[in-house]
Amino acid sequence: MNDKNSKEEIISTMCSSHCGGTCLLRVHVREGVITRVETDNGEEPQLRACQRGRALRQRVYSPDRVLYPLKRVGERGEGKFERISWDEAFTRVASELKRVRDEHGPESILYLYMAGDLGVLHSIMTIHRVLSLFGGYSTWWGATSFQGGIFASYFAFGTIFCSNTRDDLLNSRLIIMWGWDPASTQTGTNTPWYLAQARERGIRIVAIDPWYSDSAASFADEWIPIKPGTDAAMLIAMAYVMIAENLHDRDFLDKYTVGFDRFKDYVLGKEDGIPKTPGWAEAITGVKASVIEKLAREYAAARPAALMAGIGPGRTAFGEQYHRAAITLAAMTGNIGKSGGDAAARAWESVVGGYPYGLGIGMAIPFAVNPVEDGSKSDGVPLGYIHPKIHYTRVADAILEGKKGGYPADYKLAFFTNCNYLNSLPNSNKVEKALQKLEFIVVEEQFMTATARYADIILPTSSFLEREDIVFGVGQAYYGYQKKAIEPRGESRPHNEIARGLAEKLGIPDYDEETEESRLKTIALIANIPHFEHFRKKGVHWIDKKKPYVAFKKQIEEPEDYPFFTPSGKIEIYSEQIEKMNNPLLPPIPKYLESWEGSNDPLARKYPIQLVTKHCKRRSNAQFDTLPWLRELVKQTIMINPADAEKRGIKNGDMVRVFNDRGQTVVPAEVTQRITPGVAVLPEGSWHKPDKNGIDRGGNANVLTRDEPSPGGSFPYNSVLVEVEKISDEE
Ligand SMILES: Nc1nc2c(c(=O)[nH]1)N[C@H]1C(S)=C(S)[C@@H](COP(=O)(O)OP(=O)(O)OC[C@H]3O[C@@H](n4cnc5c(=O)[nH]c(N)nc54)[C@H](O)[C@@H]3O)O[C@H]1N2
Ligand SMILES: Nc1nc2c(c(=O)[nH]1)N[C@H]1C(S)=C(S)[C@@H](COP(=O)(O)OP(=O)(O)OC[C@H]3O[C@@H](n4cnc5c(=O)[nH]c(N)nc54)[C@H](O)[C@@H]3O)O[C@H]1N2
Ligand SMILES: [Mo]
Repeated sequence: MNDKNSKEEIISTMCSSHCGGTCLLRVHVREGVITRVETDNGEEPQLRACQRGRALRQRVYSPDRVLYPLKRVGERGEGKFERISWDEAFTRVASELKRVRDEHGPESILYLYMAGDLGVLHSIMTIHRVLSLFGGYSTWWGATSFQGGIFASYFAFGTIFCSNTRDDLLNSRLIIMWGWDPASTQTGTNTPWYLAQARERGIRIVAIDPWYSDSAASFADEWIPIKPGTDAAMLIAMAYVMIAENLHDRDFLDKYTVGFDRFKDYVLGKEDGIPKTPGWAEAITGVKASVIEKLAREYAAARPAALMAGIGPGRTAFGEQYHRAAITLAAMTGNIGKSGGDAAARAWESVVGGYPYGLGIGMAIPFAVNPVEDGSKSDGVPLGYIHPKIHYTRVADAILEGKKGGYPADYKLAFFTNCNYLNSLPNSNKVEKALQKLEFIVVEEQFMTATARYADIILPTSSFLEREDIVFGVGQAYYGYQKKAIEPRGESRPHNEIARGLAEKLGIPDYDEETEESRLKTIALIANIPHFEHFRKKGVHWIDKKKPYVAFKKQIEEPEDYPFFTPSGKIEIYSEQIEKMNNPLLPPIPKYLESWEGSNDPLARKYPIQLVTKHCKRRSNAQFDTLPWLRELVKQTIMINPADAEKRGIKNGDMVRVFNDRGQTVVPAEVTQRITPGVAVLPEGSWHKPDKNGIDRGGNANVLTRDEPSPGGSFPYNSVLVEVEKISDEE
């Protein structure tokens, strides 16, 4: 490839960013350098990459990439580093790990990770294995994305794999996009493509979202704006309409569910004296009673109908109630286990092995038990649902307070993999204090992120265009092969090699003897992929291209042989397992619980705007943020309704200060009817940029978010009260 006369090669590989899409890329390479990135031009269904995949050349060659191992030379967080060798980096990290383990115990080592991208081999499980064999580490629980959905799905169905493949949307008669914006977030390759086809075929589509999202604008026949955090009330009022008008599917409920009568008593007001009428919900949600009635009737009549319950509304103070209510409505309309229907459980699936897949992320290397968290905390639930001791929202607090604050250990060292903790987790100002307190920080990174700036040592990782791996389809059932298109840039290394190098320095002999290639061959074998070389060359292996996968089909068609995975073997509208938790904020049937930092919170007098911190089209969380091509596509702004802007003297394009007691950020205002009054939207993931006074000028939403989980573990990124104020140019 280094031959000067060499021609351009086109390498077929897969994109697998943190967006939950896995799309085909055709990477043009000349003399070892990527010249352009194209996408699938083969037969349908093509797996076409979005704007981020197409911009990967700028990501790979970004000036923000970390290309060499670095050690800190300035103050923590200042961002001054010096290049060192891999040997020096490993030696230093190993000696600090040993020191902390021997002086304070392995529980004072924190391993803090996220997804990064979705390969099965070069994942966070590599360092997990090293640290587990080394004696263990403390970690966190709670899926930032959809813990509320996990809670609800697990207790209703006994599993979290509840989605049909996206091609099945074309069999629906009505699609309800509830807080779901795949035109921006993808959530499975081809999801927007199937929605576009559904629209062309005249399938009715309704969007419920405080924001007139790109999906609402592109696909929906109707947009219903709603106050954030109130969705459970609207869903429960829809149940009221169905019960009052006898529209619910009683045969389905009798045959496949338990506990509907308890829910019905609550809905009709027999339990608490409050009938959950559309009028009751109108006062809470801001959605007119007549609109709620109409949607309830439509959803009950249009079978099959897909209630695509997105995970954004679940990232609220009592997010799990929304998910439980949505599942209950899907059961009341008999839409579970049916083609064209949907279980209304978490709508982003399969990255950890949903659909008919045989594997999950990180299963590529032998699993090691982490002695520190082994058999950690269970909620008294007999079946699973065991998790480590600290919820991710509370990690900063745990670092700051330690044992004195009631946490299990005093934390001294943090190892970050694929995680931009400072930008992504709530309450960045508290996170900054926590990072200052630690004795040692290692960050495995590709970019000089806000978190990497706090590192003592940065270990540079290669990108998925610079290594080999296997990925899953998310919206559809296939495997993808990631082929190395170029050599790792600088001295960056794939995760598996970094873990191996560190294991050697720590004196752990049995990290993994196998090569990358033999591991990937084993995975392909487990996954029933017949011809490894053919798969490697083609890039995609379809599991079933011809017909959609429908979750719970067997449970519905052959219930005697295939019970649901719950203790009762049925869909649990009432859950004894939840009842056993004995927490009044986790009722055993879905209920509407009034959110903190909602419009009725007394705090709303000081901070009257409800802030939604949704995901952004041009990024994958905080990844891709600095790429010039993508910056042209969407600007980082706070979207605010003209009525709210006028009251504050804010005009479109004015710089504004968005603030609450936790922090403040400065961004341009986008005054638009696309956002409902009383609500503003500041997308997450914009790079944190503190000025000399420590005020964020980067538009990082997490300086404002609250570091407290919902009772079921949801991350309340969309339960945030703020004020917005115009600032003068000099400020
Ligand atoms: N382009 C892009 N794609 C991504 C990502 C990204 O950052 N960028 N991130 C990936 C990841 S990690 C995840 S977890 C998923 C996230 O996927 P989602 O959670 O679906 O994405 P969001 O944009 O946060 O939220 C979806 C919609 O919910 C709305 N919403 C927020 N709060 C409420 C509420 O209380 N009620 C109602 N009804 N609607 C509400 C928002 O306005 C938004 O339009 O996306 C993945 N895909
Ligand atoms: N306010 C607010 N905050 C949110 C959310 C929200 O809705 N609102 N959503 C939350 C959600 S759903 C999520 S999942 C989290 C995400 O939180 P993070 O996962 O922390 O966000 P990313 O920006 O994806 O960060 C991954 C980091 O891993 C690095 N990295 C290192 N090695 C690799 C590698 O091999 N491959 C890749 N691709 N990256 C590597 C990347 O450079 C990147 O900096 O954020 C959450 N934060
Ligand atoms: Mo996520």
